[in-house]
Amino acid sequence: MNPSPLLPPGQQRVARHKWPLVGERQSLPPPAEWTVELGGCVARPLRLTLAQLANLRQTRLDVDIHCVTRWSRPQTPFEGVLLADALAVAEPLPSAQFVSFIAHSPRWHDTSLPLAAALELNCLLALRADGAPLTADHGGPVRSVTPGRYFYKSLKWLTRIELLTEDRLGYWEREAGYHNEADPWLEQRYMAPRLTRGEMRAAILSKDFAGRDLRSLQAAGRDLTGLQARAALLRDADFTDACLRGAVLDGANLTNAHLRRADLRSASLRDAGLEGADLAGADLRGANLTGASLFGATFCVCPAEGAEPTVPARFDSATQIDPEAFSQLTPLQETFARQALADAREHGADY
Ligand SMILES: Nc1nc2c(c(=O)[nH]1)N[C@H]1C(S)=C(S)[C@@H](COP(=O)(O)O)O[C@H]1N2
Ligand SMILES: [Mo]
Repeated sequence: MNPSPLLPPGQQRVARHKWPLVGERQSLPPPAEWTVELGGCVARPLRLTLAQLANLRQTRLDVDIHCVTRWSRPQTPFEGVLLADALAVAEPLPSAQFVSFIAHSPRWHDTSLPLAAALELNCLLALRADGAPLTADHGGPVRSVTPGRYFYKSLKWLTRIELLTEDRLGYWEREAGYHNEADPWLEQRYMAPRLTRGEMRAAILSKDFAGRDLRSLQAAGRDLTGLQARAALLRDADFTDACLRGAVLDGANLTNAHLRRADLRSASLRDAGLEGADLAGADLRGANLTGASLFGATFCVCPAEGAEPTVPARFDSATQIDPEAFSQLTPLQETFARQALADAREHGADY
């Protein structure tokens, strides 16, 4: 085994045999013959069948997958055709500055990159992963893979590549404020918050976030006892050291929320999206996380395998979490959380 490759800041590795599914789960019903179109600013627009793709030069790249929700899967082997090799056939025009990838999927999902960056990063049109044909859930029969960018720049079920003179923001970048550069080493996860300081202050004072879009809210250290935040959009919100005792956050989107050392005693987080959320040191006594999604979530700071975890989240016998949800965690987090919850159950409310 190789020594662990360095991970970008804020990322944790998943177990080797695990590869989480993120975003859309399936394509539209596949056409009789899957093709990848190359169009836009090219001299020779064309449409490649899978057989034609398989006949172009095949390249294998071991790619470090970094999902914006903080899980990484280093050294995943992908095989397929370099974007550069496919484009050589279509002959890009000098006016081509950006490349947009479009999926044969329910929302015609898309993402884009500056063309120069896509070529420099060795963007691959992958037909195979982990030594086998790409499975349908991970974007088979063909997906793009862009090493060195968060994985949302790698599009599943690729059906069209369009070269553009101007950028056209992709789905996550446009709809969810994901950063358009997406460099994991610079932690370019989200664009700056859209709320003004005044709007943030008014929202915090009202303690009523229900159904609202308050992504990237700055509420560190605030007293939000009894907050009403059902179905609120709180992605990347900062609740570090905040008091959220008894808060109702059912169905809220708390992806990558900062909840370190937050007081969540008796809070209700049923069916909340907690992918990538930092819950290290959070007080979860009496909290209800039934149905919550926990991919990439953090419950303690684990410096390394075998080292003692620090900043542990607190549970008690009244804390409710589906045991299956623990299998969504990275191995170190899973070990800690299972043990901490088991201890709390055994020792009762005083733990
Ligand atoms: N068509 C399509 N491609 C997509 C997405 C999506 O929702 N639809 N999500 C992106 C995101 S956010 C990630 S992290 C990866 C997840 O790929 P995986 O499910 O194979 O892990 O796909 C990316 N490509
Ligand atoms: Mo992602």
